[in-house]
Amino acid sequence: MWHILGVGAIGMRWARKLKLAGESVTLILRDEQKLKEFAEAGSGIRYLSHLGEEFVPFRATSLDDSTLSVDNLLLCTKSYSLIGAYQAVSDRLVDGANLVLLCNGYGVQQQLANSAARHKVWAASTTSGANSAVPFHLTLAGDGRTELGPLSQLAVQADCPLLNLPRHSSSDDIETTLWQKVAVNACINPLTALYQLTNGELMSDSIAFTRMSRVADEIERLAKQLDKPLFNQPLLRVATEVCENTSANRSSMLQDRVNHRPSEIEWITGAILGLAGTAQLQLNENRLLLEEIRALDSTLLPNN
Ligand code: KPL
Repeated sequence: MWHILGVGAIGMRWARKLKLAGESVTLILRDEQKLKEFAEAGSGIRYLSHLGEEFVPFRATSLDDSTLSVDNLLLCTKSYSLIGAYQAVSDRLVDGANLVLLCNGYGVQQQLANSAARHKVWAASTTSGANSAVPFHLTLAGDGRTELGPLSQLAVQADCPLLNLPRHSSSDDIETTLWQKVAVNACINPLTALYQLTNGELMSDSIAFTRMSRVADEIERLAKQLDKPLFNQPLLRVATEVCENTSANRSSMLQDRVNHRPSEIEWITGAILGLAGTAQLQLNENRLLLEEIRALDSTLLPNN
């Protein structure tokens, strides 16, 4: 039985994947109010795709449920909510529980794993996209691949979960997978959010694309200095290919912007700049983008 905490676009997408694979799934919602909204939405999720609309019912509970006991948990929150979400659920986790972290960014997963030694902590990195502007409604974008690997000592010795799902595979170096993913995200997400471009439009906007090539060059320099492997072709080439393959998509950071949610800039560009600090490297284009997205975030109302 799987529990899912964080019922945004990614959480809803994995709820469906798990159910299709014959798993039993329970959504953990924030509180009684959210549970009420879920009941009003028919106690299920509406999925929209080119095949039409599909309604899938789910069991749900909330963090207020004191009887909750969890042995397999998928944490699908935004990177900045991950630690808080874990803390909110940690006393409901049985010892040795599987904890799969499916979020953007770099560093926060390792931080959580270091404080959750009694659990099997796994990180997942995915190229699957999804869009949700309305709670409990999901527009399915193209399905990608997902890699999973162990982050905590207990997980290293255990069997990797979720490999029964289609297009899921295990990674023997998930740390590198997460690093490579954040490098690509740092090239695409802040610029698409700042200039409000789809991934495809980023390729044809000359100002944004010039900035993207500088971002990529800086990250290449950092990777070289820290001896952290990127790809066997230039990062700009890889990021360009991702944009071409997902050309109609709005990046997750652009979706956050249009839905008035805080961005994940601190765990994407901020994480890159944190590493640059340890290597005493100046990454001016990345620094500028961090400041620009922070300025946008600061215009949000508190509580968003
Ligand atoms: O992972 C993504 C995101 O939007 O966060 C990319 C790769 C940019 C695809 O949209």
